[in-house]
Amino acid sequence: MPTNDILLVGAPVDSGKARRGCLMGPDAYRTAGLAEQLADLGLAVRDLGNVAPADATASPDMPPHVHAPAETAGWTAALAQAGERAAAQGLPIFLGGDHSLSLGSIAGVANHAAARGRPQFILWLDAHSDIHTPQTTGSGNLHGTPIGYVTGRAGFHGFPPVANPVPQDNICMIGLRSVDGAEREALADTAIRTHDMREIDERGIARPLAEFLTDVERAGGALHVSLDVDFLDPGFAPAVGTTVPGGATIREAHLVMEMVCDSGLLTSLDLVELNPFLDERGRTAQVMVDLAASALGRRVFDRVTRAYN
Ligand code: 4U7
Ligand code: MN
Ligand code: MN
Ligand code: MN
Repeated sequence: MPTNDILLVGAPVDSGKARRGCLMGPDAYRTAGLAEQLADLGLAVRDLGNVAPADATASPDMPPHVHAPAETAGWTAALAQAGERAAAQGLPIFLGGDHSLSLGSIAGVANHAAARGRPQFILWLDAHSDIHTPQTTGSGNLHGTPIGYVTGRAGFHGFPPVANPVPQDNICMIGLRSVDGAEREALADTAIRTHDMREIDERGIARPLAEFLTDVERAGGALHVSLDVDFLDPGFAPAVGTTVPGGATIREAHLVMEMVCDSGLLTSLDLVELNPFLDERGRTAQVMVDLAASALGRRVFDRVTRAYN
C-alpha cells in the first residue's frame, strides 16, 4: 500500500453544533503550512481540496431537537465515499470541520479496511466520548455522536447505513473529562477502553497507549486517530467551542503522536473541532499542524524553535 502518500481531505463541516466557525478549519490548516511541514519530512502530499456535502433530506423519525440532521447526513455520505477512496490511495488526513465529520471519515476508512480484510481500530483523543445517538443527545448536537454512529448504534434515521461498524473492543479513548450521564451508561455496556484525565494524571499517558498499540499490531489492524482540539488543554489550544479545563499538555499530546508514529500503524487521521474564529493569532492551528507532523515522523530535534504567538 502506498502509505507514503498523504492525502489532505478538506471537510469544512459546521452542522454538528449551533456555534459556527469550524468551516474555516481546512483553510486554517493550509495557512498554518500543514502540506509544507509534511513535505519537509520527505512525504508526498496531495491536497484533494474540500469535499462538498451530498443532498439529503431529514427523516421524520429524527427527534426534533437535533440540529441540522439533513446537512450532517449529506456530509456523512460524501465523506464516507471520499474517505474510502482516499484510503485506497494512501493515508488520508481529514481537515475539519467539527467532529460530526467523523461519522463519514471513519465509516469510509472502515469500508476500505474491511475490503482489505483488516480490522479497523480507533484511537479517540477527546475530552468527550461522543457516543450519543440522536435519541440520547441532550444538546441535539451531532458532533457528540460519531462514536455512536460508527459502532453501529441505532437511531441515525436518514443517515447512510454503516456497512462496517467498528467493534467496541477496537476503540481506545484517551483524555476524557466531560462525559454525560447517558454516555456513561452507554460506555458501561461496552468494551471500549476509556482513559480519563484522572488516570492519565496518576499513571501517565504512555502506558495505556502502548497497550492499545500492541493490540492493534497483533490484530494486523488499520489505525484511525481522531484528534479533537479539546483533547488539549485550552490554555494553549483555545480555538474550540467546547473548552474543558484540565486537558492534555503539549508534551503529552506530542508523546501520543510520536508513539503512534513509531508504531507504524497509522492509516488515517482526523483533525477536528478547530474553530479559527476563536483562535489567537493562529496558535491552535499551528499546534494541531505540529501534532500531525509528529504523527508522521517529525522528531523533537527536527523542530525549528518557534513561539506560538
Ligand atoms: B465534541 C456534549 F453535553 N456531550 O452532547 C453534547 F457536553 O466533538 C458535548 O467532543 C459534545 O466536541 C462535544 O453536546 C462534542 C455536552
Ligand atoms: Mn469530539
Ligand atoms: Mn470534544
Ligand atoms: Mn468540541
